[in-house]
Order: sequence, then C-alpha cells, then structure tokens
Amino acid sequence: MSERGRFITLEGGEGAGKSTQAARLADWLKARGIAVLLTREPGGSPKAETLRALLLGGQVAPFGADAEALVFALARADHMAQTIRPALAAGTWVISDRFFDSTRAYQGAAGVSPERLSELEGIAVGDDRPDLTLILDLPAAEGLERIDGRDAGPDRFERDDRHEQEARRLAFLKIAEGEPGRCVVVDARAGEDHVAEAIRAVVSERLSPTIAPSP
Ligand code: Z5A
Repeated sequence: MSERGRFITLEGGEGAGKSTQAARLADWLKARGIAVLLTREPGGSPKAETLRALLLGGQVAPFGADAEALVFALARADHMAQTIRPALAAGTWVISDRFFDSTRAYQGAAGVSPERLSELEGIAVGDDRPDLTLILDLPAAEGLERIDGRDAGPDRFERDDRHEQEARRLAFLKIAEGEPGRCVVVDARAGEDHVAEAIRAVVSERLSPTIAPSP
C-alpha cells in the first residue's frame, strides 16, 4: 500500500494569486517526482462543479448566508469523496485552490455562526484536514485591481463592498493565528517569482521529509 499523499490548500482574497501559485507549486512538486492533483473549490468533482455554477452565479444567495454555507459544504463533501480522498489514498499529493477556510472567512464574515461552520466542516471533511494551508495575504484593493477587467465580469462575491472584502482578509489572518501548525501566511504583494519562491521554502520546511532535494 502506498504512503498517503499530502494535502495542501491555498487561501486568500480575490486576485491574491492562488490559482497562479497553485499551478506553479504543482509543477515544482511534479519536477521532484511527486504525483500531484491540482483541484479547486467550489468544484473539483462533476457534481460540485454544478453547485459552483449556482453559487458563483448568485442563484443560492437569495436563500441567505446559512444556505450558502450549506451548499459550499455539500459541494465540499462530494469533492472530498470523489476526488480528494481517493487521490490521497493513492499516494498523490493534492493541492486545492481554496478549501474550508474560505467558508470560515466568507460565510463567517456574512454572519454564519462559528458553531454552525464547525458543524458543517465536520460533516464535509471529517478528519481529513489539510497538512498545510498557505494563506496568500494581499490588501483587498490590490487584489481587485489585479482581476479588474476580466471578460467574465465580477461573480457573486466580487460584487461585495470593499469593507466586506477587508473583513475576509482579517478573517484569514485570524485563522492563521489560531492554527499555526497548519497555516502559514505568505506576503502576496511581491512579484509572482518571489511569491513562488516563498511558497517553495515553506513547503520544503514543513513537508521536507517527503520531498527530494532540488536537482
Ligand atoms: N467562496 C466562498 O464564499 N466560500 C467557500 O467556501 C469557497 C469559495 C470555497 C470562488 O471564486 C469564490 O467563491 C470566491 C470565494 C467564494 N470569491 N470570489 N470572487 P473563484 O474561484 O472564481 O475566484 P478566486 O478564488 O477569488 O480566484 P481569483 O479571483 O482567480 O484569484 P486568485 O486565484 O487568487 O488569483 P490568480 O487568478 O492567480 O491571479 C489573478 C491575476 O493577478 C492574474 O492576472 C495574475 O496573472 C495576476 N497575478 C498573480 N500573481 C501576481 C503577483 N504576484 N503580482 C502581480 N500580479 C499577479
């Protein structure tokens, strides 16, 4: 039986560089002979991708913040069952672009109680917590500037006001402070190469026993 893979999540506000850095980290690990699955939330399995379209399209929003948290958890439960757990069990490393900290930050900032969030997390994720969470920290205004002018236009969450966006940034920082064993904050204001380098240093340090040294 192969050794369980490692589970890494990237979190942070809009435009912080999560997708860019998730892809770069995956390439770097693959170059070291590690099997990697790159996935995302909401989504990451066929049924969860269907729910993603509803969530980002704003169709769930009229039901309220609790309902949105419930649907994110439903998508996550399927993502875990269909994609993440089988990959980890096969020894593949999983990198997820967003995971449960996004529910804590976004739906928490929208008023869902910590007790409810924790209950939903238990149902969707169980004991399969990430081994490492990289929180890409960037002022909300800078992130929005980076993604301004995308063809698709703003999604349901990008339309929220600046105050709400900053509240989420603080929520991510508070999560990191509360779980230093799992979370590391990465300054995302620097250029892409610099951020990638910082992430590689954290991954090497935290998960080093399983990574071969650089060629
Ligand atoms: N959501 C939620 O409410 N609850 C939940 O539980 C979950 C999610 C899981 C998903 O949107 C939305 O769902 C999200 C939270 C909510 N809210 N919003 N909006 P998404 O997946 O479509 O979008 P996103 O997660 O916010 O990703 P993003 O906007 O694409 O940003 P990103 O992945 O962090 O950034 P990027 O795509 O890598 O880069 C953005 C641009 O910046 C791009 O042009 C890059 O070339 C550029 N970039 C990247 N890095 C740099 C640096 N270092 N310097 C300069 N420019 C850079």
